[in-house]
Amino acid sequence: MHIRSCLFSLLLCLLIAHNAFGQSPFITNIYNRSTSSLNGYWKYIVDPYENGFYNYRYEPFENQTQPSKSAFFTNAKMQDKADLIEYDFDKMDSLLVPGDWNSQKERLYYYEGTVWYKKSFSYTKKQPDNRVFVYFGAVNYEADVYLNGQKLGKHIGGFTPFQFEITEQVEKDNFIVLKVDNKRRKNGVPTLNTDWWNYGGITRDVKIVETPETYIQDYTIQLSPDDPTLIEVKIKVTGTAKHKQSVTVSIPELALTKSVTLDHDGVRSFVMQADGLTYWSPETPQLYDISITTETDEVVDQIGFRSIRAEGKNILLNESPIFLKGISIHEESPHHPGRANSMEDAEKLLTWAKQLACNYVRLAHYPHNEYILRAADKLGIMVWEEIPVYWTIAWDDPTTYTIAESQLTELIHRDKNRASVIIWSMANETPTSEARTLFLGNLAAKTRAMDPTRLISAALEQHNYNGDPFTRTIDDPFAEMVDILSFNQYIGWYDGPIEKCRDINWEITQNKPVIISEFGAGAKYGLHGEKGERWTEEYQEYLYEETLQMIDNIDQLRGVSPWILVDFRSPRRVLPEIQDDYNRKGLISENGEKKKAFFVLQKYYQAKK
Ligand code: GCB
Repeated sequence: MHIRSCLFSLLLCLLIAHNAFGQSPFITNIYNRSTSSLNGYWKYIVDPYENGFYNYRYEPFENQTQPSKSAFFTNAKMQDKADLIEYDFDKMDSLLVPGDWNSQKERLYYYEGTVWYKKSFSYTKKQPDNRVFVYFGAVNYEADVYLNGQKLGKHIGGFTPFQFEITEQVEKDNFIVLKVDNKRRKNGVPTLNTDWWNYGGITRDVKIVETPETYIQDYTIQLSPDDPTLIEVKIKVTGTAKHKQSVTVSIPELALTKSVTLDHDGVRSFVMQADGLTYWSPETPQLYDISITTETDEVVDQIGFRSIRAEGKNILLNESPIFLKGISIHEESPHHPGRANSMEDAEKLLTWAKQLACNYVRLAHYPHNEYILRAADKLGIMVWEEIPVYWTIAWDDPTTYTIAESQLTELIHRDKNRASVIIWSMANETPTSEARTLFLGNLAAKTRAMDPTRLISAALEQHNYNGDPFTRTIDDPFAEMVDILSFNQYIGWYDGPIEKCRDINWEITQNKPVIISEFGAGAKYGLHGEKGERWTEEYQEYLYEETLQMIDNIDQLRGVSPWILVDFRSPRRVLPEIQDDYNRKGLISENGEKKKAFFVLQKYYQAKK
């Protein structure tokens, strides 16, 4: 290895360590473990100048020999000795967790910066030698976490889960403090510029997780991509008794049980012969109850088995060609303003998708909460998952790459056992350059190494072919690295009048299945007019009619996920009385009202084979 690449690898390792400082390894399937919730009201302090973190010389308190100087790392009794006596959590108002602060408090609507959170809780272990972890479903964007005055660590990235082991620190009475900072950063993922609201806060569930001292940390259970009668299993056990333990995997409905002995490191890969499987599909979303038992621990899960692959221009689900009838979704609640964060939210969004006759959704533009994947598994909806590598990422900055890769890794860890997930998407509408192709190529290689069983894609852009504005092609070196060629197009909205759709030819040279990952037009629910009049429901309806006809001319079209199911908040969308801070390309308004275009797409999907 060249010295330069050695140094680069070393730098990456250091950055990864920095990015995930203090975190304990990912624990698979938190929702089926023994947990108690820390959801509910948390005290908060808004701290735009970060005075709780830095002293008046702008030096972090935690780097100093007397960390008790910060109000936030100390317990309430020590607070009167601190510099920051005016920062008294107990006198402050509360925010609901999970929840973003922007939609809970009017004066925090536009706020981007630091908010401190505090919650007190009592805890008693179920068994004295058990291990205890604190788990966060997601905190946007940076989180510094402290328990009983001691720093546990830091996490960067607003949409993926993380946890810290607190076995040594947890007491009968505890207080947990978080510094949450959602300032946008040029080298962040996402970067400064997006078309969605930068909701800050502890946006997903917080849980205390208790495991035996030696516990099942991770497992992957899925259909072998090479043989549809084999289930491949990989298990990892952690703890002092991990060596040579016996582990049993059972699938009662198939009368299948297999016991093996773990190797010296507590890991083991093996296969189970599974005849008579009902394969998971939109028509039969069969999930099997599965239990994994070791001498010290047991975890249960509900897992579906299916295969997915691309062959030539086709996408094959369980070896049969399938058309992905999709819709894009942002993670906003259909029940209240702000981020979606419950099973109820997930089920409502996917019920709307089902009413549209969808068999597929694109979860844009970042990892959504785990509930929606569980709901998609149950409802038989295939899923595209994505990381927020969006628009103008700092391609040359190794820190940016590290942050992108850690979000991707956390996402794959969390959802690798969900049958519904068929596509990992690396990016959205990123301008081509050498640095960007290298960046995305590294992400794709990482994805294939972690999960060779699913398809890789990215929402790319289309271009004029040989300078002809009526002939479109995909001219992008990253197109060579994906399994599915996806691109966004807005002919009739950002690109000419709607009638232009009739004159477009497609010159797609890659022998791959194509998905149109976005198309759409803005319409205000209840605003009616001529079909050529922007913002009316009729304009959007007309654009859907013309676009669907246009894309049907792409011979290798195998899926589409129009933009978007529901109107969503975006600070870029300020037009009064029309947008009022909403991107209006939804087929449904933020109040749940269906626009005319909803029914055009529904009809298309109902007729589509
Ligand atoms: C796009 C982006 C999406 C935007 C959409 C729009 O191409 O991928 O994030 O919200 O266009 O409405 O402009």
